[in-house]
Amino acid sequence: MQEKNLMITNSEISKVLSEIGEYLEMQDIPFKPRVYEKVSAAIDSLDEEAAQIYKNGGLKALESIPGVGKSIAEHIEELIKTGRLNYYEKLKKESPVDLSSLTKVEGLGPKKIKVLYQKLKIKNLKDLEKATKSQKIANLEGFGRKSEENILRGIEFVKKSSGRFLLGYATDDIKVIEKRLKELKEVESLDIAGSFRRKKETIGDIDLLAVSKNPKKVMDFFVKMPEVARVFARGITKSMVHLKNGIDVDLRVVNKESYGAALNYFTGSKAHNVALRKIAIKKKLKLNEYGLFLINSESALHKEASRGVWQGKIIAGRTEKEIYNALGMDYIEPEMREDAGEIELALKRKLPRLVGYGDLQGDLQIQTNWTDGVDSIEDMAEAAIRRGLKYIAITDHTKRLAMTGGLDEKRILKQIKEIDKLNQKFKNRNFKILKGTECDILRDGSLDLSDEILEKLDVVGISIHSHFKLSLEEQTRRVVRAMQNPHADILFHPTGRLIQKREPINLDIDEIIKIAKREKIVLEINAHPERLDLKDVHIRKCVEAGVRMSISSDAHSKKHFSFLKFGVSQARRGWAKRTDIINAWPMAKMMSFLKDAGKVKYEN
Ligand code: DGT
Ligand code: CA
Ligand code: CA
Ligand code: ZN
Repeated sequence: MQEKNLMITNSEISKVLSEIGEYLEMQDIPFKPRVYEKVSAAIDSLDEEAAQIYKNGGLKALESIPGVGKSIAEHIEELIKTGRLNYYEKLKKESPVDLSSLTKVEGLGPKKIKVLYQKLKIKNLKDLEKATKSQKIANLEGFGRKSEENILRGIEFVKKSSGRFLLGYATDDIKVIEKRLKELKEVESLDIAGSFRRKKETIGDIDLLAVSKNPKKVMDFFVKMPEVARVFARGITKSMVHLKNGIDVDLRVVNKESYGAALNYFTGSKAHNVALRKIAIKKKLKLNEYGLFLINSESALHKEASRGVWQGKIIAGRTEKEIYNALGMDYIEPEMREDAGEIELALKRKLPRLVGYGDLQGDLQIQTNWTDGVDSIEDMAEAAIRRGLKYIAITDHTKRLAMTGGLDEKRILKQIKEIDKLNQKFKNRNFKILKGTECDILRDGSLDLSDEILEKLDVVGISIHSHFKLSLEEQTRRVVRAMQNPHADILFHPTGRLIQKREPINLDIDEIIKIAKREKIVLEINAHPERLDLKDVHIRKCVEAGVRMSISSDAHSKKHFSFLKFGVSQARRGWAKRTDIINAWPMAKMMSFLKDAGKVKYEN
């Protein structure tokens, strides 16, 4: 186990290789940057750890990874053996600019960064911000006023989002720590509380809660984990550390009798906690992180001991359910605990039954190696079967997205034939590959494929990949027009936002929901950790309006099916039930719904 933790991970290798590509691109070296970028993506999507591949088969085995030649294999070997790479360190040192922070600004790639350095001596975010404020960038060739405004907005965005982590990208690391702590024999139980448990799209830090008869042992182990970079505080009941990946983690050890109360308190949200306490007070009870107590006298209120020994009579505390019930309400799922109306419903015992993590029958957005995905249709299907899915829709990009190798009419027809052939092969395995597309919405709202082709497909996804900055009116009109195409089924990642990277397009979401209802268009909950698009608040609006949604992984490799759970989390944060999510229905029902989609039907 120890050894495994010290191994360099695929995502760390992938990051180094992609940065090398960026440095080389800044130096205007031809061809090579693209090679590094491709290998970086290939490493990131491997099922097996590269370090393990190397351990088993040495350099030769590394060279069997797609795109990896001798010299890159040697780089990877050096990274695995020493944890660093001289070539990379040298590039970094030689480069006058802080590339990794500058590339975080949307629209700034290595080429532009080079110009900014050469003309304006911009080395880092601070220089960049100064230059935008004195309007120097607008006058540069190839930039202009608009692009200066965009850069300024990009900087503000980077500043605003720093310090928080994407739930989907933090999850694997946290799960490793959770599993290891749970395996300790001194740990009786352990949960991850806080925003992680509520499945917020970004998390500030991680709040762990444990029960143990030997807290000292647990804390010793916790602060010495290989992932720990710094120890902020170390005590018997509470320790705080900073991980190498940048995330802070708190661990608290509490009593069994108070565990439910502590879990409830540290799960939050703060607003939910405050609202619960008010209800407790109305019932002449007191709720805190130690339990739910009877207040028998006014003076008892003031007797609360500083270190948590409450003097009143405890009436609930071991489990969360016990506490909610004692307050006269149903148990509330963590994803709903934002004081956004859930408490009122729980008191009336009218909480919705949320879509479950095991409810998805299939995945409705998948890219393959026909375009910018890395795996074949067949490999994606096999991987989906292993995950227990009953179908997938192949939705490769269309021709306008030339850089992804988007499909034109001819290639789509070829793909349709290929899928027919594969479906023969999967016939006896209770699995189906649906024919689909992620059809580009052009600037005027028309679609990138002809109606004759769209008609042949089972699932027509439509989405925006260009002209992100149109006005609210123009953008909304564009999307509405696309939704009115009689073949359109699902509006993919409706707002186009990338969390911490790109603002959403200007879109009148209420209008989109109204049209979706009228035209029977499904709105997607894209589960990719950077997208989570629709957002939770939009999902609630769809639920209220009776607009159906889909949850899809937007997989570009086999590995990405694991994103689906983040889509379910998002759906649950938006109070979606199974009936709201079309790919949680049996396939036949979903297919007949899609058949009607797009054809205007004024029914529920
Ligand atoms: P984060 O970490 O910013 O993503 O959000 P949370 O919700 O995990 O917040 P965090 O880590 O500051 O605290 C964890 C939970 O502890 C929080 O959700 C509710 C509870 N909590 C923290 N401070 C307070 C407080 O001052 N009052 C109340 N009622 N609860 C608090
Ligand atoms: Ca937290
Ligand atoms: Ca915290
Ligand atoms: Zn793509």
